[in-house]
Amino acid sequence: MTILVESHAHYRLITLNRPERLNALTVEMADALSAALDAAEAEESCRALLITGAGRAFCAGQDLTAIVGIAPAEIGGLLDHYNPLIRKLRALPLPVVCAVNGVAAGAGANLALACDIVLAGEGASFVQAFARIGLIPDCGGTWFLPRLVGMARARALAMLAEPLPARIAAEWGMIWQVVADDRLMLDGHALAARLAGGATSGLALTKNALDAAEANDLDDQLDLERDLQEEAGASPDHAEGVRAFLEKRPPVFAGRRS
Ligand code: T3D
Repeated sequence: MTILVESHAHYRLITLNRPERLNALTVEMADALSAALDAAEAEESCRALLITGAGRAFCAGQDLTAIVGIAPAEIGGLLDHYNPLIRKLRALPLPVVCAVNGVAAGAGANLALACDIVLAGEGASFVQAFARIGLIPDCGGTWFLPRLVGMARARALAMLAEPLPARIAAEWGMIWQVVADDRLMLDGHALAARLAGGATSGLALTKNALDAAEANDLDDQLDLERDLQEEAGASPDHAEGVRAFLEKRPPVFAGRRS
């Protein structure tokens, strides 16, 4: 199976599983990953996701053996499978942690950047490999990169296609944290478990607000925050959070989605 799913208490671990090809993506694999995201969303008790890769790489992007001689129109057709995956990750009403365990190249790099919180092992790197094969960064690369690292760095990363070590990616604000390789999955699980114990609907609304901020002006964003805050304020988890604060105890969030 190209995608492995493991259930933990209130979160799921999803592993990209084609280690012999550095977890390079195929259309079937993208569809299987989409299906795994749908299944996680449909399961009310699943309150966070952790995504990683099997073996020494996170994901080497599109499987290049699958696109030899492919017609230009079919290249666009591939993105009909990948783009819904990126949209789904952003819109998923659950926090998604990505544990980048090795090289993340091409679509694999941008799949990682589409997740909410990206942790990487010290040995990991990010490569916008597209320029090496005459393509443009896709799977959201041209959208994520300038927003995360600024236009000057985005242009160089996209046009030079040089590997960016995880440590520099963290220094530049492209990812959340870099950790020792042997701590990566321990820390990834701890983070997923912590988020799974959070106020799930509040976290989902936070995702919505942050994504909308990319396009809104301050006026529109303030209005949106008011509307989303009304929704968050109506959640049982908000009431529990305030009660727990006043009672000087840790909150126990039920994590219901709405
Ligand atoms: O076309 C479209 O529009 C669709 C969307 C495209 C989006 C994209 O993702 S385009 C970018 C595609 N990805 C790449 O161009 C990256 C290609 N891979 C590499 O540059 C390097 O493999 C890495 C930098 C990722 C890792 O280098 P290294 O030295 O650690 O490993 P390696 O020896 O190159 O690779 C190990 C094996 O994996 C090797 O197979 P072998 O020789 O042992 O049988 C290699 O061919 C295979 N592999 C690595 N990446 C891919 C791959 N096989 C198929 N597709 C790959 N992308």
